[in-house]
Amino acid sequence: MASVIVGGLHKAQEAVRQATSKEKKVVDLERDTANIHIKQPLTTDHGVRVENTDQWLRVVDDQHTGPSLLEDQIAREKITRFDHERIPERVVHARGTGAFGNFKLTQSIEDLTYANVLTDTSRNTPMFVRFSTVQGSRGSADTVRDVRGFATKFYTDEGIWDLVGNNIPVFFIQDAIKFPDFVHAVKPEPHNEVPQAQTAHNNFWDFVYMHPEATHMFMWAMSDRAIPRSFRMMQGFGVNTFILVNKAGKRHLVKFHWIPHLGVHSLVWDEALKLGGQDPDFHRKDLMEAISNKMYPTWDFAIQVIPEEKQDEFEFDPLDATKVWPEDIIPLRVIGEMELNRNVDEFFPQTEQVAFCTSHIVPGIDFSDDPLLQGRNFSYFDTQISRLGVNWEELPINRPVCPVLNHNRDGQMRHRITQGTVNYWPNRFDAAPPAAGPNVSQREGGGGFHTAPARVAGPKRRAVSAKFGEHLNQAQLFYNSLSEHEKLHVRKALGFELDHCDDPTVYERIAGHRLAEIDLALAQAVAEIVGATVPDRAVRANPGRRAPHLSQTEFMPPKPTIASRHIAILIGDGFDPVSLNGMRAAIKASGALPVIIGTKRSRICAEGESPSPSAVRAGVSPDHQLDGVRSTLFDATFIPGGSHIKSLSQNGQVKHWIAETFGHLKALGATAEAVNLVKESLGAVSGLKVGSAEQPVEWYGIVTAGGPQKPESFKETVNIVRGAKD
Ligand code: HDE
Repeated sequence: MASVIVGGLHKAQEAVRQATSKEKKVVDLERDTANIHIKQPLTTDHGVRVENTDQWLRVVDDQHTGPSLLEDQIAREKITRFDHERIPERVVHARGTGAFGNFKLTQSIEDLTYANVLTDTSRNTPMFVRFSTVQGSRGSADTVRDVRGFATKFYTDEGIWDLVGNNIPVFFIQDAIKFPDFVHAVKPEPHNEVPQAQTAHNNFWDFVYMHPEATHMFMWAMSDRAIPRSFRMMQGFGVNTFILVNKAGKRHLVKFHWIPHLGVHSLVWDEALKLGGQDPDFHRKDLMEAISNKMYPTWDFAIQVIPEEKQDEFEFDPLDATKVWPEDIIPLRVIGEMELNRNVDEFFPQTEQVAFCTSHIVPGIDFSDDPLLQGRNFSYFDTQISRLGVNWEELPINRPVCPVLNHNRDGQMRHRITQGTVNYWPNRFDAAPPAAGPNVSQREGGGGFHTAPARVAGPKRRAVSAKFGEHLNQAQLFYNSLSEHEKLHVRKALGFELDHCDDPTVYERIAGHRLAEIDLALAQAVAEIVGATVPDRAVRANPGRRAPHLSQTEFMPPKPTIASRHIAILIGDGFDPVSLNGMRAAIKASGALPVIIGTKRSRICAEGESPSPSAVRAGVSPDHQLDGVRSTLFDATFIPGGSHIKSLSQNGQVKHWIAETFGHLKALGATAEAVNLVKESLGAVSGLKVGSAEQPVEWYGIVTAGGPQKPESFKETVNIVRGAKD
């Protein structure tokens, strides 16, 4: 039966079916893709060639321009199409960016599931991933303090699997019915639509105080996790608990994780704030550039598993999305790898129209009773109808790479044409019959989604189980597990946020009470900063329990790397070309990107170089000039020696660049004369250790708990700095 379907109704799908598993989505999208860079003449949407697209048809002579004519169907089409270009932005996660990739399973988990995407290690499943911020609108900045969406779409041979996660493993609320209240409170306030893309306002902090269940999550949101350096350097978490079902029908609770091979890294807050204005597209450009430079970001895919019969054995309820499953109790099992390797061709039809749906699962995976997930399963399909219309799953980016056939029909913007005389089941032709279950292969007409029997009983009530009532243990566990500099950042973030709340009820309650339930020292420090009453005793004890892998400092790559980092090289006329070329080559050899910043973008002469056109030329044409970029855009800065230092040391912008780089805890390198420029610019910074004179390159900006240190190498410099943002 299945072969009839493929050979009959879905001819276009045949090419997709023939493609290698890795290429399936590429081949699928090709049939809807055209290239504008061809000399084919312009046409209207109905295909008629257009002779003039610049002047509206009007009554006109050489002296008088008369009225424009409504009759001009070409002008009307152009304007009307433009008027309707916008669709509603996502109600949350409006700002985002996406890329294509592939998922390779490295270890079959046949013991847990019969989902082929998780058992067949020969497959290379195509994916689309969209990263996003939550609060801000579509045009807001990338580097704001916020949770990041980490939505993944697997185009499997058995249909679409959407794992719609975040970069933080828990959530603000436990029950989906609270989501509208939560989103209203976090979004700009209703009377003035302020603030944009941040939680630093009365309503958000009022809401989280009124909901103690939000405490754990707001502690994560105040940590460095909420200001990632790059989408490529974030963990992803499925957050909700799903079910894996194996061939014997046994069910396991599962949580899904993505772990970046580049490690988890963050900006410092001052950097994030400045980048919001200096380059609002910082994260989306970072991802696109890495992919176009073939520095493909990769993540491990891992699971945590609890056998269903053991789900009551924990102090928390494993169905509660405000709790992590501590990894010392429930270890991670790495089973696969994702690589992002292709940028989108066009933003709107791909990144904007991509639509995720938590209820999109494939046979072998099922939903748990997680009350947040159950509500999400309703919400996502519904929201796509308002954004894209009922036929949203037919859009090229959303359609599966396997055949689709059913009796769903009509609705706005229906594309698919289904031949035949029936549109219902059962029918006299046995057309489009239900598939057999998982024990029959797909080829033989099986592979139908089967819900493994599970017992459900109990009184109907608006409630959750008793363990959902404990809200603070894991907020404490998280805070205790952070390193000292991460704790400092949490304190400062809370100080910033509450400083933006002008209602004393709000900041008094958070600083004086809620924080004192987590850690007295934290509450006291924050209360003092924000002008709240300083609590003199803890509201509850902090037994100091910690858990592994809650601090992001534990997610460093096994081998330190500066691969894909942007390293600025500052020069003016008279730089030392040997030093510049040597460092540029070393940076490239390490897989990083050297970016030359000149005092101007016109050619810059090397030391001793004659401006005469016939002379041997050692100068360079910089990528940018000092006014066009800022130190915040780079991971480190290098300044070669040479006579250019004379003018650079007179340049306030250069000195500010150096001081700012140091202030943001980034590596600073200098040779020869440039060493003094760096020393001079950092003169005000106390405790700075200056390297010994015999070292050819001096590095600064290494700050550890014990004081400044000298790194062994440039690579180590960048990694230490990234790891020890203090
Ligand atoms: Fe979402 N969420 N959400 N969410 N969410 C949406 O769907 C919703 C939740 C997440 O890149 C919306 O297509 C409810 C948790 C991401 O396109 C909407 C609840 C997690 C994205 C929606 C939650 C997420 C969304 C808006 C509480 C982490 C962006 C537009 C029960 C696991 C997907 C859309 C993309 C988007 C509803 C809670 C992640 C309205 C009702 C928990 C990454 O359907």
